[in-house]
Amino acid sequence: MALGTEEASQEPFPDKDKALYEQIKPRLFFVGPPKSGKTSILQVLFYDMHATETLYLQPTAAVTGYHMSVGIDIYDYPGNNGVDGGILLPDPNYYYSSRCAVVFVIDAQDDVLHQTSYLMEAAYQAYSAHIGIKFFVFLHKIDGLSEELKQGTWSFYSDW
Ligand SMILES: Nc1nc2c(ncn2[C@@H]2O[C@H](COP(=O)(O)OP(=O)(O)O)[C@@H](O)[C@H]2O)c(=O)[nH]1
Ligand SMILES: [Mg+2]
Repeated sequence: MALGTEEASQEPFPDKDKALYEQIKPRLFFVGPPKSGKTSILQVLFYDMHATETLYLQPTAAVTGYHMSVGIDIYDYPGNNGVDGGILLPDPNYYYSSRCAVVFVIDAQDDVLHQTSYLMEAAYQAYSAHIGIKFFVFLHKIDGLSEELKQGTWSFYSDW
């Protein structure tokens, strides 16, 4: 699947420098189960979307790029457009770059076994492709949990 950002064409680089920059520019890939809140995070950060408006977001159909003025590109991945409806991950060629990282967003309010099945699949594929990959887990939607459940959920994923 092709990656791109709306602003990419506005970068002030001559063509040859731009090709080099494309190879080395920092990229963050937001992946995770459907409805874990990936698009919400990015819409709130980049487009000042109010938290309540995120309730009406449609499922992400294609990889969507967001461009930070400091030169970092962030890509929002659909939750289940991968092989056999599984999780869609970035092109493994990106895993070798020290400037790229995968951010796996977990829905803390969902069943842990359901979320963990996605996490296991994604981590297995990513680390199989490159053991040195930068793979971060972001525990999201923790707001609706009681203090006790917050602690328990945090411990579960930390130990995992
Ligand atoms: N409680 C809670 N719900 C959230 C939060 N962020 C997103 N959501 C909700 O999670 C649902 C799925 O969000 P979406 O961004 O489409 O998830 P995506 O499929 O991972 O992109 C929406 O109903 C959002 O309103 C959060 O921080 N807390
Ligand atoms: Mg989405």
